[in-house]
Amino acid sequence: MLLQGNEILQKAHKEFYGVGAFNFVNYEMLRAIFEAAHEASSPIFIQASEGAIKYMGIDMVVDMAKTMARSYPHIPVALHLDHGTSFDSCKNAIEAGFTSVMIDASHHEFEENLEITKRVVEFAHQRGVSVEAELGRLMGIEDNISVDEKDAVLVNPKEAEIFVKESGVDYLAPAIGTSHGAFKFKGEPKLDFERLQEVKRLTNIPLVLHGASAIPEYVRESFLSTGGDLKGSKGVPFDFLQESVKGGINKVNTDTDLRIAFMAEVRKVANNDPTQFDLRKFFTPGIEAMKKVIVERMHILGSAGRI
Ligand code: PH4
Ligand code: ZN
Repeated sequence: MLLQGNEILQKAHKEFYGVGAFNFVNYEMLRAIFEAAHEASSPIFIQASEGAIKYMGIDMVVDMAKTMARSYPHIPVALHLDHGTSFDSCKNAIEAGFTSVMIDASHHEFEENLEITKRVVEFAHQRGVSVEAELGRLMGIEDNISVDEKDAVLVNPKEAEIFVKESGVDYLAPAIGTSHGAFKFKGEPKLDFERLQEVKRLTNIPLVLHGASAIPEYVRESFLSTGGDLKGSKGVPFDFLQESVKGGINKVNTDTDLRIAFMAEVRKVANNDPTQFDLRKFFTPGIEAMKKVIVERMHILGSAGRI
């Protein structure tokens, strides 16, 4: 059975650990996530973006998630809409069976973000669904960024306090210097942990880290060794992830690491045997590679062994 997102994150919030929220666009990713959760005895968030929903079809996403959840009844799991861009997008996901939605209106002015989020919260809560919202913009921060520039893109803790009180949102994604994809930082990785702690202190709800892929060295190496190109790529180091969890992050969004790990294996099979065209020969090692990345992450975030 799919659980309400808040059931999983309230526990993580009280006990100060992070739960991996893994994106999926097909059966192989979903299977890797569940097998990893089983192996590490960890709760999970499985999440689909609007792009993933468009690719798979919303009923396929929900049915696949429910079928997997039924096969692993001991694993606490929530099905989450990642980066819902409108009220209608969240409403459709809720009506289809999602148990958690993100309304991402962070590109709007504060007041408008608040209004849209309030509407989603009201609709979702009446139906037992949890809601995530975002404040600030997802982008890396440079070493030489000025205080004013930083304040313009990162979350404002005082605003976060007001936003959470007035919207009734269940969890919040505060921008603290991460970004999506494989190229997160130009120089040394840098996140604003003080700002994060302040947001946690003032809101006292579960917090979410977007753009949290680490691109572990062995994953990068594996991709490069097959002739892949990841020049200039940089993820969030493991010790930063742990520092984030200490600072109050409870949901840790991860997609890029899985994509790279999977594609490295596909490339490997294609390079090693140009005559191969059995899909299972490509995807089986791909699933194993993603599983390894996920299990490792569960240990780093502290969600392993929580069930
Ligand atoms: N996400 C994943 C967003 C995926 O449109 P799309 O399916 O490509 O969207 O919300 C993350 O925060 C993942 O961060 P990562 O890139 O560091 O894995
Ligand atoms: Zn994201």
